[in-house]
Parts: sequence; structure tokens; C-alpha cells
Amino acid sequence: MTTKDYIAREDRYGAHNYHPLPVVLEKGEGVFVWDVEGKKYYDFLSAYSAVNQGHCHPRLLKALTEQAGKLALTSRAFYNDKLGEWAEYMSNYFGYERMLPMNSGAEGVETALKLARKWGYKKKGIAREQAKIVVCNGNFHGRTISIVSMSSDPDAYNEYGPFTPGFVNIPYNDVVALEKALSDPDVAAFLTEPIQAEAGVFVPEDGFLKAARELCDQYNVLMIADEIQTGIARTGKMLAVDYEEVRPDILILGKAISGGMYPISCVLADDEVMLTIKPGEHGSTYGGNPIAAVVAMEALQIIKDEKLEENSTKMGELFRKEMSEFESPYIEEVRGKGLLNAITIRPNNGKEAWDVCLAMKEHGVIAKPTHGNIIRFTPPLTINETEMMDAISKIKKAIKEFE
Ligand code: IF1
Repeated sequence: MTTKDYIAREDRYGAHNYHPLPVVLEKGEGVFVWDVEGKKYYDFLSAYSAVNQGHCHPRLLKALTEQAGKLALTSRAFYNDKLGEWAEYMSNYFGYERMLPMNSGAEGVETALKLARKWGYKKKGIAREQAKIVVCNGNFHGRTISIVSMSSDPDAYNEYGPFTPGFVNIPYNDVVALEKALSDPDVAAFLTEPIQAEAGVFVPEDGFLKAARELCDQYNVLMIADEIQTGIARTGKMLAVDYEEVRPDILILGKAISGGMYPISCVLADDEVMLTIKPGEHGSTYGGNPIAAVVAMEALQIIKDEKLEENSTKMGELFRKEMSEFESPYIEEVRGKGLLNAITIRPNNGKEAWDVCLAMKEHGVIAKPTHGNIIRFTPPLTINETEMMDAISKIKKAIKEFE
């Protein structure tokens, strides 16, 4: 079977909710993936920052397979011997009193929303059914109906209504609008991404997160950080909020807490918030399973053992320096933090970022456009300098061809 055959079969039998780059991958190792024709690529997407530790990390493979051969799933009707160890590990690692495990990022966000509402009613004293959650325009927090209810992207929400009420949208990076919104006594929480990734890697002004933290304190509102994409060293620090030494009341993690091995997400919070949910009031069949527990602990240990925060910072600086110094009339802007970067492309005769991605693919680097003319560059954090320079030269060649 050729690439065309694989694509045709998926097109014929799969739902059409994606428009993938025309490459069919069958193998991965570290920063590389191989397609069904044997061609090797640098993976500059890393499954949207899930594969921060690199593809098929041997330590993750070992953790996964050993646990899968012993005990895979118990449900939460019974205890398993690994969940407590994982919860303790997460508490110590991120500095929160408790963890609630889920699977997908969207479920993590839903869990945070539920916690915020419970806290609003039980602790803040908001009248039943009145709790509001403040969110930012341009947000991306997942695909459930409640989550798309707060989206400002018509592709995400059109024809999925009726929507969940109780969300208040404000502009991103706007402290004045935030203060006005938070002063409403019915507001339970402010939910934000420390950097808006899907929107096109929008880094807020220095001080925005700190100001948000102070306003949340002032108005007795929970600060919720969605670090599903920005967390786990992607931006050069373990969490993107660490840049401003901000501690959210609720921290949502996903993606790279498994290094791409397994769908794992979780929410971290202290007793005052977490214990507002009682037995029977929330849960998940797979959430907290023993495979997830051992894979997540190993994935987070790898970040420390391989000093991936440091490498993310260094390689990110190298990428932005090289790409900013590269003279091309079609590069509008290079921006980002750590290894969460984006380049905006100036269209040329109807050719757009998509065409640059196709050309990069031919040169052996795969990445995906987001929102029209923005290309996101998020390689595994394990990438070394030689690999980075090689990938950069391939990216430059592709952009040159565009001229
Ligand atoms: C898709 C985007 C990235 C996320 C943040 C929650 C979730 C995500 C900050 C939900 C998920 C995904 C989903 C994936 C593509 C990807 C994405 F382009 F859509 F926005 F990464 F940039 N919070 N992001 O980024 O996590 O439920 O998917 O595990 O195809 O929808 P999930």
C-alpha cells in the first residue's frame, strides 16, 4: 500500500473532522518519525506537545508494558496499588495538596469547571445556579459542549448549541477587562491558558499572569491555569506560570504528562477546593488507572533526569534567533517561549502557510498551520543542537522555495 492508499481508506471510512498533512506515519523514535514509504522526518508538532519526551521513550515503553502485563484497569470501585503513589508524587512535584485523575485534556478542564462551581456555591456563597466563570477570547480548552460554549472560534462552536450558560468572555491579556469581570460577586473562577497556543502562540505581556493572580485574590475568585499544552517544560519552565511565579488555585495538566504513551490528564488543587466534590459526584472509568499512574510518574521523572527544561529554553532561543535573522519577505513574525514557537507567514500569490508546510514535509520536517497563516513549531524537548540546526536549514529551504 502507498501513502495514497492509506489516505484514501481513511478518507472513505473515517469521519471527516480533520484535514491532516498528506503524510502517513508508521514509526517514531526520539525527535524522528518515519512514513510508510520509509522517509524520515523531524517531528515539529510532537502531537501538539504531548510527545515532549520524544517518541517511544524506552523508559516509558518499559513502564507501560510492565504495568500492562500486571494490572491495567480496576476502575475506581476498588483501590489499586499505584494511584496513591502517583497522587503523592504529583502533590510533591507540583506543590498541591491533592490530585484528581482523568484521561483527556477536555475532561481535565471539565473537572476544573465543576470544582470551580462547587467551590463557588459551598465556599464563596454564590446563589445556586448563578456561578460564572470568566474566560478569554481566543481560548482553546477542548471539544466538549461546555468547553465549546466558551469558544470564540465559530469552527469550534457553530451548530453545536444550545450551549452551557455561565461563561463570561473577555479579551486575552486585558487586565482592565479582567478586573471589571471579576468584580461581579457571582464569579467563581478565571480560566486561562498562560500562552494561547491554538490561537497562534500568543504570549501575553509580562505581568499579565501576576496581575490576574492578584485580582483573583482581591475578588476571592479561583485562578485556573490550563497548562495542558504549555506545561511539562514546553515553554522552558516546568509550568508557563512559573515565569511569573504564579501559583494557580487549580492546575490542569494533560498531554505530556504521559509523553504521548497514554491518554492521561489530571487536576491539582488544595483541600479547600478539591474536597468540595464528594464520593459519587464526579469520576471516570479509566481515570487513575495503574498504567496511567506509572507512565505519568516515569514521564515526569524523565523531564527532570534529562534536564528538559534547560534544553527547551536553549533550543527555543536558538530557533527564534536563527529564524528571526533569516531574511525572507514571507516571514512576518517569529514568536514564542521555550520550544512553543510560531512563525507567521505572509501569503504569496495565493500560497499560504499550508504550502510552506507541504514544502517542509518534502525537506523532511513536519509541522501544521494553525489559524490561516501561522505555523506552530513544537519539536520534542529532547532535540539537540545538531538536530535543531539541521531542521532549521530544512525549514529555511522550504521558505526560500516559497519565494
Ligand atoms: C485536537 C489545538 C493544540 C489544549 C489546551 C485543553 C485541550 C487542548 C490548552 C484539550 C488540546 C489539542 C486538541 C487537538 C489539537 C490540539 C491543539 F490546535 F486544537 F489547539 F494543541 F494546539 N487545553 N489541544 O491545547 O485536550 O481533550 O484534546 O486531550 O485535534 O482537537 P484533549
